[in-house]
Amino acid sequence: MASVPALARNWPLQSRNDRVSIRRAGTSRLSVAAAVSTSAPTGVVTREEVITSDPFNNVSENIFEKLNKNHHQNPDHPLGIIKQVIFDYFDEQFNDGEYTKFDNLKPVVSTEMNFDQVLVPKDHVSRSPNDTYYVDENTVLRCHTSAHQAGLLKEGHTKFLCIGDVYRRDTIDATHYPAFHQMEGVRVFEKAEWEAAGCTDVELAEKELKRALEGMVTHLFGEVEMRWVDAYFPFTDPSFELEIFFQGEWLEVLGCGVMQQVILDAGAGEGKKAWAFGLGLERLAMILFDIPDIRLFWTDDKRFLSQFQAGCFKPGGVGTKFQSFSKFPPCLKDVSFWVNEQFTENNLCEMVRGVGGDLVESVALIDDFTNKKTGKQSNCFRITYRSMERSLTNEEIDDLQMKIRAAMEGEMALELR
Ligand code: FA5
Ligand code: MG
Repeated sequence: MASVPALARNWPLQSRNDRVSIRRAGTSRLSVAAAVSTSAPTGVVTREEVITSDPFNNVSENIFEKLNKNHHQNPDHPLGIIKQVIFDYFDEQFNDGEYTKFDNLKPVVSTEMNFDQVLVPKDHVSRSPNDTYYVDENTVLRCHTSAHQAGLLKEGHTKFLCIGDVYRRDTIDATHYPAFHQMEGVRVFEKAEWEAAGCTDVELAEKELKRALEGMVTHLFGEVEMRWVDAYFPFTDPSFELEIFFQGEWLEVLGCGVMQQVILDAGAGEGKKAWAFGLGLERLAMILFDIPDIRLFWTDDKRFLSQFQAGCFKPGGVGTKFQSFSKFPPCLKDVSFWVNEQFTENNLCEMVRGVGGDLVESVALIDDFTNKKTGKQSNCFRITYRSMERSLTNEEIDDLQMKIRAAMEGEMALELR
């Protein structure tokens, strides 16, 4: 397997490291909160709990609607199916039940769990309200399942898999969605294990990590082209990302590495070593089932859901492939404006998603120039509308576009061109 050199990667959490886009980072203004019990089960998240009048609150109705879906708990949903296939792999590869599995940890977590416990620096861009959904200053919708690492270690778990819905304010396209699912894996080693293996603690953890994950990918896909890329995460060192060749491109499917010693010492006691990984379930499911658009995971359309049943996927990439039922044409609308100080692409995407919901397929920057004389910067974004379920009418799209333009001029105080 090829290994590619380290890119100048940071860990923005967001899509910035999966693709090139023009962004303006927000600033951090966070403080430390009291820890919430990590393995309190999900239960129902109420609207009052996450949409509040707190000045920090930036959870939208659109996001609230995603909160209790728990697709990963539905054995017939593509995400539930992939979850089970991965759980089965770990049970086959290691002793049955050796890895404890969690699929019902609450997605509303403290900033301490989401950031501090995994050593995310105070000024890190992922803490910005431009990138993360805040309930209040000390509470967020988790933006990764790594939020549970420290707590589960403290509860005494040394080999575990933890899956759940995660939330990020992000740009919009076919492989990025503001709500998606991750699976976290952690495995702790004792001194006797690296002594028996005749290598250092880091060598053992890295070797076992890559072995487990390469095995998992082969179990899922059969033979597939994959490569390791050096990466950066605040909570692991060394760190890697695994990419799979899909539809002519390298698609990043997971991040991983050797856990930072401070996290491990605090959680499991000193003298140990551990690996950790976090993978994106939608990305794997899209490749395995040929699902072309990430919005489909949220549809109620029977023509989608009825194509999948528990057990319909067999290891090695054999089994159900999604039969597309939607060839409805897209509708494109461009909007140009002068960029102002507070403008961010994430804010635009959030607003557009709020108005257009899942009819919005993508929001893409197609032109960016600065007027030499005035120094003013102009952006043009293309909004692609397409329904997975039906043909759209001109009137409804014009109506949505008008609302979006009005919100850009109003809420976002932008001067349209
Ligand atoms: C993380 O979230 C780290 N917590 C992963 C990790 C865990 C590293 C443990 C080391 C140790 P990242 O932001 O790259 O990393 O996201 C992990 C995966 O989530 C990505 O590889 C991708 O598969 C998926 N992902 C990220 N953003 C999105 C998105 N907007 N929509 C769908 N999937 C996404
Ligand atoms: Mg990444």
